[in-house]
Amino acid sequence: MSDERINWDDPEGELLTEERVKLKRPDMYRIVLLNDDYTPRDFVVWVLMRVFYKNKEESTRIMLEAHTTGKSIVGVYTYDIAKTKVMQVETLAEQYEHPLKCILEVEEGGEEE
Ligand code: TYC
Repeated sequence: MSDERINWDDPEGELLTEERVKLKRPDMYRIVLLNDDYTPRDFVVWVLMRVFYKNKEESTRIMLEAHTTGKSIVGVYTYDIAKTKVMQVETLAEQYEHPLKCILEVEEGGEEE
């Protein structure tokens, strides 16, 4: 019996096995700022600058979008960073007794090509 496919250096046949692993991009998390009737506009802008390192123009734009439409996307982050930033916003809002809130929305990573 002779078979050219036999690999004598690999009697277990492990090297003949081709495994296709499906890779998935990590899920990312959108932080969405919610409007309310009580938090002062300047406080919202200050929080966006302090927690998200946005400049004043961008922070004002995001604040105004939330103010006029009800919500605005602040940014997209990995889970740990997004959770931490939401907590930082909550902590500042509590400290200053404002009802400011932001929430997380998942963006499915999906399969890599
Ligand atoms: N609507 C608030 C006001 O009129 C300002 C505000 C803007 C609050 C955006 C929250 O996410 C927000 N004082």
